[in-house]
Amino acid sequence: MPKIKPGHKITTIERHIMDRQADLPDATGALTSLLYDIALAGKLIASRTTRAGLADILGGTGQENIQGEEVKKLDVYAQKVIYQLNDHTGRLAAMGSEEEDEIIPIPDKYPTGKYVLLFDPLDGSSNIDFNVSVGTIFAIFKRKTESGPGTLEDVLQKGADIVAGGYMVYGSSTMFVYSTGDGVHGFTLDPSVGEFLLSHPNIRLPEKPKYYSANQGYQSRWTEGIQRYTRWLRGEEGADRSLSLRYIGSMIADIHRNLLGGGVFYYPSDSRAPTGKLRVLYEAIPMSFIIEQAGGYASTGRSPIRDLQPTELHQRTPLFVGNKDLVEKAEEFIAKYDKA
Ligand code: P6P
Repeated sequence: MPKIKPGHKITTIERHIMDRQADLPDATGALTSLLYDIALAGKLIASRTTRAGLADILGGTGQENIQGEEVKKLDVYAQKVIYQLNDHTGRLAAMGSEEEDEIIPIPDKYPTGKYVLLFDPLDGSSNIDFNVSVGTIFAIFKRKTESGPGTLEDVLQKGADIVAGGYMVYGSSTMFVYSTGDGVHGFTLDPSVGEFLLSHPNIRLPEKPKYYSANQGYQSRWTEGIQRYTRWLRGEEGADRSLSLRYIGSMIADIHRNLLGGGVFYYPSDSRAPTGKLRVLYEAIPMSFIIEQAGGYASTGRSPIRDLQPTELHQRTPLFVGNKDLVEKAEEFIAKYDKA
């Protein structure tokens, strides 16, 4: 339970979002309600992840998603919860999910709204059976088309145009971390009352980073630039300090740790995955938004993630995200040693 210091204001996520709603352009309350519903989804999903081992929810469904990854029962539950909280509210024109091949339309019987919601219902779900932290990632954009059913054009948007984004991480505690463009704010779930309470106001990346996070098992498949960059992070290649390697294999957990402790997470393209593994719309863009709102930077290795215009719903990208100087160093090594 987050320690409430004497004199420390108790702020629920609803209060926090409402207070910011006043600053949001043409705030009609729709975005506030949308964020609140995402937080509610987080509470429902968290209640299952903490019991995953008991509620016979472990293990797979025997199905595969478009990514060719085995769908865990918790994936299915998380997908359903987020969909059912948002399909009828009249706030969305469409949704896009890692678990669904195509964009998800709003049923005809419900009104459409001015936002679109992109989400990865349970990122890192392959780790569920090992009790490793997993999470939900979301990105919210304003629809581009005027009215009627949302289209692929409404969903394929650049990070620079994101309206709100963030993640819920289901770990030793459940946290909701979000931004609407005015900084990054973290809330910890107090399960005894079912409230997310403000525990990490205005998160900023520490100036002095501690960690680097990458799957070094793929080192032999990386380009020369990435191999040299990794050696630099370890204190070689003329570096004046070395960072500690921390890699969980669950992106939200890795990036959340680096957000609080400082560092860089990277999942580069390699000889087996020439476009990288992570998805642009519901992984790279929202996680990059959070890190940049906390003072960091996110790149494909050659250009800012926020400028990347996706052309497909499940498009992938190489991703370097964290302290600005560390990510810029990656761009330097790639520019110097890897042909474009
Ligand atoms: P690898 C989880 O499946 C995920 O999409 C991210 O959460 C994580 O960072 C990455 O894949 C791990 O991939 O190839 O290192 O196992």
